[in-house]
Amino acid sequence: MFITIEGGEGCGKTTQVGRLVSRLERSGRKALMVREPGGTRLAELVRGLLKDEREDPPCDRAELLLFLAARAQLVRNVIKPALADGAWVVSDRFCDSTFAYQGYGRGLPLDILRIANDFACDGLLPDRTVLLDVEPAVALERMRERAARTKESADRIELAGADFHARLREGFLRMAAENPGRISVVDAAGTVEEVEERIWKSLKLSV
Ligand code: T5A
Repeated sequence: MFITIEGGEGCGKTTQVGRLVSRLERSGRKALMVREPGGTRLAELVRGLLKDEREDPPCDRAELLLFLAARAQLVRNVIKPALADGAWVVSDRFCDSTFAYQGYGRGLPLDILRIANDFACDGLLPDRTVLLDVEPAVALERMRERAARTKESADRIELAGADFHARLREGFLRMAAENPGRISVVDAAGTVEEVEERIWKSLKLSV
């Protein structure tokens, strides 16, 4: 099964992807964690460009194509082989981030995004998607706390204004309403353990 975890900045995706993979392994499943953009040498190089290129920042169309190039490489070289080998793959972001950020956020046409994404993924779609939803103020506080701890500064996309981030949330929630069989909305407020439990319940797995 291919599971993706989605949501806005700082909602706790990375933390929960790690916990979900550990839990799948404890239940006897072979599981692999990947992140987007990233997960192959080429895709990690593209990730650096997307997050940190300030001198010649990608325009909206170039940004879209870079995310899709990274995804094509990850799908072909990592995700599809792992699924064929019987593993459960859990991805920290995937195609819904493209629709939310480049579609609802940047305003690129959704119909073109669907065709381009389908081409990049060679038709692969997640079986299940967990959308972690949290009030922007809670996410911001988590990111501030992490920045103070790690001394890391915000990346290019995190710096896009509050309006952009509000459109993302709206876009994610709209996609969840349109795809109720695949996307479950999980409340990401509360402790890490509480959110982990909600995610596990939302997946309704047999063990
Ligand atoms: N993007 C990505 C696109 O525009 N289009 C696309 O197609 C794709 C795939 C990726 C960027 O690229 C964009 C989206 C992003 O801007 P990234 O660094 O991977 O960049 O950014 P994020 O995915 O947003 O990752 P973050 O690390 O910023 O946020 P997470 O993963 O949601 O949050 P996490 O788990 O790192 O937690 C943040 C902090 O909160 C704490 C954690 O310890 C951490 O310090 N935390 C909690 N604190 C209290 N209670 C909880 N329940 C907590 N859960 C976590």
